[in-house]
Amino acid sequence: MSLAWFLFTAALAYTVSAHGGVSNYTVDGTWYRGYSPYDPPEWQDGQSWLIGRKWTSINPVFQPDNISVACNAPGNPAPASIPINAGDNITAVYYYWLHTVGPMIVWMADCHGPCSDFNATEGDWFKIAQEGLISGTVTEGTWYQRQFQEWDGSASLWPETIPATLKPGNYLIRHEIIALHIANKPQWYPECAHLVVSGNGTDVPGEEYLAKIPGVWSLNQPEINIDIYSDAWINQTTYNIPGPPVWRGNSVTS
Ligand SMILES: [Cu+2]
Repeated sequence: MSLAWFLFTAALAYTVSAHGGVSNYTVDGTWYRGYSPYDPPEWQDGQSWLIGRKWTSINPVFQPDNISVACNAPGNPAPASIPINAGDNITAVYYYWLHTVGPMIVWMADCHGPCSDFNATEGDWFKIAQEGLISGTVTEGTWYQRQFQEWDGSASLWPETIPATLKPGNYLIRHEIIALHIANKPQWYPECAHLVVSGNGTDVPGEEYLAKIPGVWSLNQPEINIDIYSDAWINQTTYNIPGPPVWRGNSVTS
């Protein structure tokens, strides 16, 4: 085996194993610490500052009907919550994110009480934002997943806005990256955090915006069980993200 080949395969192995997720969030300049699979559990479990649900592996979930697709695994509730006003931005902070193809979606679900008691798989989830193919083709073009990355090694930031007219309360927020670079082998990278939303809004999303997770994704969806290198997709310049439409508040059309 030549040295060049060794270096190539070593780099490939590194890329393939370089998964990740969101461990930290910022709101209006304040930093909130979620769970980090890079740190020992005893530093994090039950800590009063912890706002993220527990995830212990950076590996993806491969089965869309696996309960881990809701809030990763094991998904234990967080002791604390991020306070945020409806209409404000929340920024998810990713490290070491290297995949480039596939949609990214932010979901919320009303916990109807403390999120520390809430089962994520029972949530009525609604999308508050989604990012997909920005330009070019599905195979070679620029996806938001590529654009949001900082290739110099600094953190990659994904800011989105809480709908301004959302009814206040306790919510889960779920950041999801679906990586589609391997043919017919979609990968899910979901992480959840607890929010306490304040404001004067009264809006809640209607039925047509709601989905169960797991439930919303299926290997019967051509945009999910996709071979981006196939003749059917290689020249496509549009990619429609499956699932319900994004909800931005009842008085605003998405
Ligand atoms: Cu990966």
